[in-house]
Amino acid sequence: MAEPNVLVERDGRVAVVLLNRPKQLNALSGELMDELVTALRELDEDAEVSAIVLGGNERAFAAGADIAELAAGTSISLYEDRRSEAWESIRAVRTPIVAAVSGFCLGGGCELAMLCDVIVAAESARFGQPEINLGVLPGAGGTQRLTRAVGKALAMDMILTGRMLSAREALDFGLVARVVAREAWLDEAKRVAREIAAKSPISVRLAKEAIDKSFEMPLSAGVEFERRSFSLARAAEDATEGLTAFVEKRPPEFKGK
Ligand code: CO8
Repeated sequence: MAEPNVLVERDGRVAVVLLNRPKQLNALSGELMDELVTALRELDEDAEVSAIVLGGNERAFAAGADIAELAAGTSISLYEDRRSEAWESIRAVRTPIVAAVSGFCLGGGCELAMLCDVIVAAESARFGQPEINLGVLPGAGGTQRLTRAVGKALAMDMILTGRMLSAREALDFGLVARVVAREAWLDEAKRVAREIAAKSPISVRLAKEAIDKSFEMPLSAGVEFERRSFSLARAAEDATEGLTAFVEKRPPEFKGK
């Protein structure tokens, strides 16, 4: 049987999803994307999973879309394949996703990391959108999400020249949340995921949704959306438990209700 392109492990309330095409630096083939979407959807629907870690291996998170597939395809075949729907399905995952990035995080790989909610990067990680070197441009949100993350000046520089950022630069410019020692990329991402998984899954999902909305809405509408999300969270038993536990000076026990 062929090796799966995506490996899934469970660690309590955290699920760890690892891209598994090491020889191709985890290039995101159509098959890999299908397996990834299936895995993430299943985990998103699983009430026992409160956070997901998405990683690659030490050498590469992912070096982009599979260039051999892109070279062999046509714009019509890419359209007929409904390729872009996979990206939309990942964006729609409600469970928080922590990207564990080590090594190359390029092109579609960088776009995939930017679809995640928190990016933890090893010191050795390299981020870039080098599609311009192939005579194309980012096609899964790079021009939009990278610009929102690092600003126009640097996004233009990276996308028009193919410049790669070191993990430290990515941290300084707001693309990643944490940089850790080379060997700690996966452990730290798991630790962050466990920390998130210990909160109320209701308030976590509502908070994720509200932050994502900030990219889609004017400020006043976003603040209104947040206010309603707050009321929704307050209606849950978990909010009563969290607030009462603080008053009673004890740790809360969230149940996701
Ligand atoms: N696709 C397919 N195979 C790849 C890819 C890739 N993106 N990247 C690396 N590989 C393969 C290489 O061909 C090589 O295979 P082999 O051993 O059979 O020759 C193997 O992985 C190892 O790669 P290298 O020998 O090149 O390793 P180096 O350490 O010398 O270089 C680099 C590493 C710098 C990462 C180099 O491999 C590289 O430049 N890779 C391409 C990076 C790139 O251009 N990425 C952008 C791809 S296009 C894209 O992502 C568009 C997304 C749009 C999605 C739209 C969907 C609708």
